[in-house]
Amino acid sequence: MDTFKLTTVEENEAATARLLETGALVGADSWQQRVKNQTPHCKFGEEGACCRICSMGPCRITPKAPRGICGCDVHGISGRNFLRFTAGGSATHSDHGREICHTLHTVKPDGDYQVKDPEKLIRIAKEWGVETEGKDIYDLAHEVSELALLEYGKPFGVQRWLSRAPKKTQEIWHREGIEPRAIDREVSTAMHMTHMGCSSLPEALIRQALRCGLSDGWGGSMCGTEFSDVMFGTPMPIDTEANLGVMEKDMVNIIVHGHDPSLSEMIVKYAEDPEMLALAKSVGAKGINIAGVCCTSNEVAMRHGIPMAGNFLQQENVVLTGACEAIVVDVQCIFPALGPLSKCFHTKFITTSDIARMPDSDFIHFDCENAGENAKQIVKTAVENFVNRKQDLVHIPDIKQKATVGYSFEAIVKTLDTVTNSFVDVVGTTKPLVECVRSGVVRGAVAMVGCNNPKVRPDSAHVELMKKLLKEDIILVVSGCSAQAAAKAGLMDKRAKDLCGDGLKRVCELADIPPVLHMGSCVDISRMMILVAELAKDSGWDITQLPVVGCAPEWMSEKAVSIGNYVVATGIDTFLGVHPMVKASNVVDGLLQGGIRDWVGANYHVQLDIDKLGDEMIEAIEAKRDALGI
Ligand code: MSK
Repeated sequence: MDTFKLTTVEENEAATARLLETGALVGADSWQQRVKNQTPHCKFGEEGACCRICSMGPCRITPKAPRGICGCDVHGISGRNFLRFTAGGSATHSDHGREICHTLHTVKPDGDYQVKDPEKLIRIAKEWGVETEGKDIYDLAHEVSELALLEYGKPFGVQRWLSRAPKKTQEIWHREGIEPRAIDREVSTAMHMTHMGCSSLPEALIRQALRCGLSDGWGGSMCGTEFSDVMFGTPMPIDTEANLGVMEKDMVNIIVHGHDPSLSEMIVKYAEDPEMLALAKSVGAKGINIAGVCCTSNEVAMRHGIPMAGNFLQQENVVLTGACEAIVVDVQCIFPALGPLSKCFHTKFITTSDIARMPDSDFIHFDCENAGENAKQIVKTAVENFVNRKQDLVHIPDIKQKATVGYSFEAIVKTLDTVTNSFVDVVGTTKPLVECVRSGVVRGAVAMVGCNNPKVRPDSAHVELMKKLLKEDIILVVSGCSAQAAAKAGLMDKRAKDLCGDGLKRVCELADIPPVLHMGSCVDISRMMILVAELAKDSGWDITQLPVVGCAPEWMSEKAVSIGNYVVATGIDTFLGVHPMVKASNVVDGLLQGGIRDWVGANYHVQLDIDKLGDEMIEAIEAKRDALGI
């Protein structure tokens, strides 16, 4: 058996440095260079003191000019910026969810998309009060998809998924006036509130930011996650590999990147098509290798074991290997830089969605009605490009780790069942985990999520924090690019249990799990919401009492802010390693880092010193334990 050793951030940086040498040879630009060009950043923008909502400005707030032309002060400006940022993220996740609902509407027994998890569909239908008896599963899928789509614009009532939260949490949302109504309505309300001449009261703006976030996590994202599971299967533990070394020298490499699994599922399917495999052989390749970047990668890794080439700040690296025949993207987190970069190599940069059109790309429109045909065309384009590879530019870093991924909420419960199968009353619940927490074998949990951001040394905060927390017997559930940082480092290898304290190590051995559990993509943070809701119900504690915190140490996107808002609004303290661009206003900053605790029982904590951030999370978890008397 080979010896186990974590991959260090330094090793990743050395691999990147080598790839940048190739980039320099072909005249490629890089994000590292662009960061230099953009530094220092505009302080007004960075701290939220710039308003460009109307054309009287832009207005910048300084001690000499304390109000914008309309008279809005820095608190109103900063609050409006924060709400608009949230609306961007909420809209993005929710529109992803909507696309998935539309795809669900196309399922057919012999179609490109089918119902792979009928049990889950029936469970959701029952939850929504839909008659299931004697109904054809495909008719049921169409009926449920229509109901889900109506959630986006229904004129009355609150969102259906909210009923999954514990009663107490639902009451808090109701009391505070932050229960989300129709999914799209909360985004529209946010845009309306922030229009010139509407809200400038920080409390009102931050309240809507929480509501708009909830509309994502307990609305649009939940549609995305749940109906993806219905169509593509609910993830269960599966082995894979992570980091650039998963690319294959002798094969056609197709990288899938973005978020929407409707496309990547089809690419994976057609890469196994005998006709495509024969074509690959005919051009001199040994086969077709699919690997992923960002959340598309998480989706196909969790369901098919497709290897993960890397996370957000590694997207340019896959092209720099010189061995990427095509980078196929759908939506979100895609650098427009991939267009010009691909032109320096033989790589085809294939955009597929009307939502994400970019210069210097080959646009192959992908729609769920013609999914098979479109995917086949994309795979064929990539395979035929193999002959154009410039062998002298090829360098694939010899760097990868084994990972076990696929810990959906259902998979976690199933894993707990196998450990405790003799106790009938706990089967199908999170009670065994509650008992581990109550006894102190596991001290608590951290949900670590989010991106990379050049403001933080890539992956260093994710990985260092995870190592620190594991030692303290704190289990990690992770998603998005944080999950890939963990996998690349080796923290999803079951052998990483040796990095844990004695209690967590024992749990990992008994349950046969890695200490860092991969729960999926960004939209799958809704899985984490289901997990905390069930932990609260099974323990009898409120969510605010659970020794659980959220953390996004390297976040960068609007989606991350929307996520942070729904995590906090659900009652979970959330720790950030990058400031949410509201520093200019002590009122807005004060609300986010303290005041909202009176509303929802949790708040943000911002700490740029990563070691201190870890200490603060451990303290927060221990304080919750003390308060519970455990
Ligand atoms: S992909 S939103 S960089 S986690 Fe979901 Fe990664 Fe952040 Fe995009």
